[in-house]
Amino acid sequence: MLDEYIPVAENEKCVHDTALQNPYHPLYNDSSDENSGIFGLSTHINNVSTVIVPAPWDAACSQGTGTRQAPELILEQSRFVELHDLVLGNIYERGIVLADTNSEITVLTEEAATLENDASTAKVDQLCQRVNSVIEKEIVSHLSLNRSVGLLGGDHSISYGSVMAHKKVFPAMGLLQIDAHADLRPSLDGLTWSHASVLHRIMETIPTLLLTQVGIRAVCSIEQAYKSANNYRINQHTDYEIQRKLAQGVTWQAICDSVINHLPAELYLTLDIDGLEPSCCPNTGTPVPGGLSYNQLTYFLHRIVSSGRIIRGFDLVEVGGNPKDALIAAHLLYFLCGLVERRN
Ligand SMILES: [Mn+2]
Repeated sequence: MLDEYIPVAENEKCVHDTALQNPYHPLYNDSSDENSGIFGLSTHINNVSTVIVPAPWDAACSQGTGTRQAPELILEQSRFVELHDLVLGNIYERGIVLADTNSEITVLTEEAATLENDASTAKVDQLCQRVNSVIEKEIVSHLSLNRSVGLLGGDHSISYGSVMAHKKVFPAMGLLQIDAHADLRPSLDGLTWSHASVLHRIMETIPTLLLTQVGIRAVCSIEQAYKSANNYRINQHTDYEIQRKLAQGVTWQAICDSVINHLPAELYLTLDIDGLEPSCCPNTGTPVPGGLSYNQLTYFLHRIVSSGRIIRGFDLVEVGGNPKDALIAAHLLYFLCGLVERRN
C-alpha cells in the first residue's frame, strides 16, 4: 500500500532555528536582494545536492512565447517563494543552485535570432540539435559529480538532451510526461526538432524507453496512431479520461494510484507547464482549456515519491515570459527540488 499523504511533523524546527546551522540558508532571506541565488539562497555550487540548469531557448517554438526569458524571470520571482514547504519541509537544506547559462547556448540563441522568418527549417533543426548536445554534456557533468539536475526551459525541445544524459546514468529509468500535448508528431511545420516532436525524437532514439503521459488533451491523429503502434511502451492518461473518472466519483487518490502502480521504480519527469490549467500558466505558448489543478499535480507527484519510486531528474518547460507565470513556476520548481532524488 502507498503511504498516506502526511505533511511534515508540526514540531519540525522552524526555518530560523535551522538557518544558523545550515550553510545554504540565507540568514536574512531578503526577497529584494538581487545578488542572491535562486530562492534567495547562496550561489555557491560546491557541495549542493541539486543543480538547476537554465536553457533559455525557444527557437523550436511554433508560436512566439518569450519562454526563453523564463529562467531569468523565475530566478527573480523565486526569491518570493517561502522556504518552508508545508508538505516537504525545509527543501533548501539540501542545497539548490541555479547554474550559469552555458555560454554555448547563448551563442546559439544569438545565431537563431539572426535567422530570417523564412529561414530554412534545416538550419533551425541543426541549431536545436546543437543546443541539445550542449545540454546533454553539461547535465552528464553534473550527474557525474553526484548532483541531481533539473533543467529549466525554454521550450520543450530542450528535454531531449536532458533525457539522454539521465538515461546514460540511470539506464532503468522510465519517462513521466505531464503535458496538454502528446508532443509525438514526427515533425511540425517541417521542423523535426520542434517542441511538438520532442517525445517522438526521444522514443525514436531510445526504443526501450517506457513513457507515461498524464493530462493530454490536444493531439493529432498522427500522434495517436504513433501511440497505438507503440502501446507496449506508451501509456497515455488523457485529461478527458481523468475528468470522467472524477465526475463518476472516483477519488483523486485512486486515480493517482492507478497511474502510479504502472510506473517503473525510477523516473525522469518532463513537466510542460501547459499540463496544468491555463490559470496556472496564462502566458505559455499554447495553452489548452482543462488540465490538472496545481494541487492535483503536487499531490500526484508527492504520492509517486511516497510509493517508493525515485525521481532521478526533471525538466520544467514552456513557462511564459511573464512575472506572474514565473512566480507560479518558481513555486512548482521549489517543490520539484524537494521531490528529486537527493544525491549527496
Ligand atoms: Mn510539451
